[in-house]
Amino acid sequence: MSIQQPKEIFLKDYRPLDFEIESVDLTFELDPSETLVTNRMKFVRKTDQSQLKLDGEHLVLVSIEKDGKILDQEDFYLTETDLTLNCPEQQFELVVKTRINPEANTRLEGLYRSSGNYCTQCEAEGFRTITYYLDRPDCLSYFTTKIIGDECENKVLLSNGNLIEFGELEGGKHFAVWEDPHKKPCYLFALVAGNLEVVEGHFETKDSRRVDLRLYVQENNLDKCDHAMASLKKSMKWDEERFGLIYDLDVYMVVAVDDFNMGAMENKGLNVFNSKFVLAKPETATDVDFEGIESVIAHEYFHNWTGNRVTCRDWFQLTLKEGLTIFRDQEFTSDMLSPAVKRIEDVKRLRSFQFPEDAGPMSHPIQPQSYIEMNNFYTMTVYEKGAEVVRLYQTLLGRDGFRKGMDLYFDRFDGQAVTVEDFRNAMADANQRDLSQMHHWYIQPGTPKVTVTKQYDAGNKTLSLSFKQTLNGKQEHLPLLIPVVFDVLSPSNEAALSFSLSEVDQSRCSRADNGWLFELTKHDESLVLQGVEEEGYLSLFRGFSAPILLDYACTQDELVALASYDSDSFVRWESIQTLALMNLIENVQAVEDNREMVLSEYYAKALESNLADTSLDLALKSLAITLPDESYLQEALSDKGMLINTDSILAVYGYMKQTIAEKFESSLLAIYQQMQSSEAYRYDKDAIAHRMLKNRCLNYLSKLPAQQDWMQTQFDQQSNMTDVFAALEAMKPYDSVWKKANLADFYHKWNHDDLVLDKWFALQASDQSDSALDLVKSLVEHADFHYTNPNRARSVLGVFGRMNMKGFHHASGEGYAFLASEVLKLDKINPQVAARIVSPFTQWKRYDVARQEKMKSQLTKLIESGSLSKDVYEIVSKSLK
Ligand code: 0A1
Ligand code: ZN
Repeated sequence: MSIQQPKEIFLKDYRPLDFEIESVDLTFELDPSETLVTNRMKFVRKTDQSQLKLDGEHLVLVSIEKDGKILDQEDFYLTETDLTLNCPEQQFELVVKTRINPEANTRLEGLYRSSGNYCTQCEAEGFRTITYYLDRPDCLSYFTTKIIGDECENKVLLSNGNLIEFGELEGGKHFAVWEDPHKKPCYLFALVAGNLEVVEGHFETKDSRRVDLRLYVQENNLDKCDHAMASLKKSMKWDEERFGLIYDLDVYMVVAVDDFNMGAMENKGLNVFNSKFVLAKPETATDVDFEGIESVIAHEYFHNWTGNRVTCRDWFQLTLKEGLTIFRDQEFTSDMLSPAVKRIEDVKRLRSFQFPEDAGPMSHPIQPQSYIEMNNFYTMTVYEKGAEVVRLYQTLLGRDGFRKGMDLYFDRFDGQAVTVEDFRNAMADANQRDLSQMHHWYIQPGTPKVTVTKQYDAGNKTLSLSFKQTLNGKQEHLPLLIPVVFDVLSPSNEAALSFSLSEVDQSRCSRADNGWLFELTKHDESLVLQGVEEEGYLSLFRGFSAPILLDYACTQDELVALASYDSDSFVRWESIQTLALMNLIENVQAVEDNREMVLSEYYAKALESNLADTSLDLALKSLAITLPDESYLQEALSDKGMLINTDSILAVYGYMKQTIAEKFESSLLAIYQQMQSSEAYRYDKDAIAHRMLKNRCLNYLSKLPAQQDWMQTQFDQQSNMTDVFAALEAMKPYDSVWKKANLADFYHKWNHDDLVLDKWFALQASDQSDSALDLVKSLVEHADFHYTNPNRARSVLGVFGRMNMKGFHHASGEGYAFLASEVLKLDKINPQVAARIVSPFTQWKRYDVARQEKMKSQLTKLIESGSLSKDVYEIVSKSLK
């Protein structure tokens, strides 16, 4: 674990395999601390190279046999990370026996135990901790898995594919044999065993096959599976309708486990899920949790085609499966709920988390060119920016053109391990287009900025638009193909203005569903709109048509107009956000110059018109009256070259929320009351929108002494977790007896339910009262806090670093010291999770000088500890460069 100069792996060093593994026959003799794995592999040599190097870590080698002959020590060479042997034969069989200790595996990769059950996590490189293997995604093979276990302790024995045999054995044991008819890379291997209960359902495919659906959970969770099962059926149907993709096995299994490093894993036919993304009922889960389950169930299901049937050649291609599958799950959620709301929520996530990542020391292109620890590259960039890049194809080609590209991609590459270039070529060839410039999105890090200026010539009735793209503040980059969806709106009657284009411009600019589509391909380009009757307001990057930062000097009048009536809901929301952002920045400056803060009249006007608009979708109204996230403001300040003083930010948000609440008290109260409902909880678009708007109003009202009782009333009603949690959220800033009493009640009621208890921990880890720091320190001492459970560690330490500005950035530096020492403890237990928890430190250069020094000194201490895992080492060392 203590590697101080770990090896860096480069994309440019990729070489095809010298050996193929035709089949893999695994036998697991399960035992909590001494599981024996027998791995029989049939090899075929493909090149002149006769040296075979198998990956293997944390293994005890019991024996190796080649073509029936046990090998001696001198026949192979063993290190901590691999096993090498000479294999001049064209074809041969190896039988490798290893011993592993699932119980002691707190890293949670490979085979481990969670709540007494066995489960596996093999992506990215966990399979090598189960047995010696060519652990890389381009090594595709047929797997058969026999599991032998104690019958009382392992009622279920599961692996990928179809169950072909099972039976009793001596000594209270039984066995099951699973055969996967599809070739797969080992990262998709899975095994689950233990005493789990099953919830069954089924789905009829459009070619009339019956697929058995099985959710495996612990007995006490049987009542929380309905939503996941419904989500799975919806996903299967949607993928058939939208992409013509049908499931390819007779059974689809999902297992919920309590200890899991990530959200879920798409193992062929046997998904393993963090229980957070399976279990829900209205009393225990919020709307956000329900939505998370629907989208993660869909995501893993969609991987069956985008990831499993067509997989990645190497880990540098990760965005091939992840960007594409995130895009697919976004489209699914958009169809299930509200497209406008989903788009805005995704953009908010991208800006709050991916933009800062891309502006910090871990910035990397969606196709990274090197890594030290692959697990560190399951990032917002590879996933979310990757999805935005996939969306660009759809924007450029239209939905039908995109579908043609997908069809060709599957026709060409089903059953293969391929690259992002293969995907791009399929899109291009299916649409007879040259898309080679899209490559530039894959290989350059950073968020591009597009500067737009307009010039109206009233005499000639022309409106000239000029566009300039920069990357990381410069124009030295390979120019990106940026689709700019826009329209020009009349200031007088809100309608789109008509215009014509010269013949040349017609090839660069065409009609799209939601406006005009201009393809910006150069560093600098302009477009002349002809026959424009009046100057018009520009509605730019409609639907957020590219993942860029927009630099467009538009007047606040223009923004108020767009914020009040743009027919594109994204630009409407974006305009009000821009007004809010301008106001926030002004106030940050005011605090720093010792001036008074103000609520800008423009932002107030936009708020007023959105609050009063009775035709506006309720969820959009809620988003419209929500201030930009603190992280988005930080991003904007950094972009302006300003250092962040978190005390000023806290003061500004405090002031803004208070002032908005005071100014709009009566409308907020009226809406809050209108949104009350006595109906039972429903998970649907309308009901979610009602709760979202109601709770946004509650949050503002909680700032006003005269309205504070609503929090308690809503908490006491205990209608559903969404409302209960919103009431507790609203109480966060208060250091009061009643808040403590409510938290104690909540604990008392829910301490038997780990997922709800995670919420209780997270609430306090993001506490915004003056005692925030002490409170968090006490949480890690709590009897229910366990470093070994990633959800719990993230609820406290992850939330503290990312969401507790008051505590983490406490001027004393104590928040930094606390988190750094916790990272060191966690790193010994679970390096992957520790590497996520340390990430807030990567942003140190953004803060004021005093904070910078304190953060940096914690990073230095971490490095100097000399005992970091390569996961944490990579992040910390890159941050200090
Ligand atoms: N492929 C999964 C996510 C996943 C990735 C890595 C893991 O361990 C390092 C675990 C899960 C997905 O995208 O859903
Ligand atoms: Zn995925």
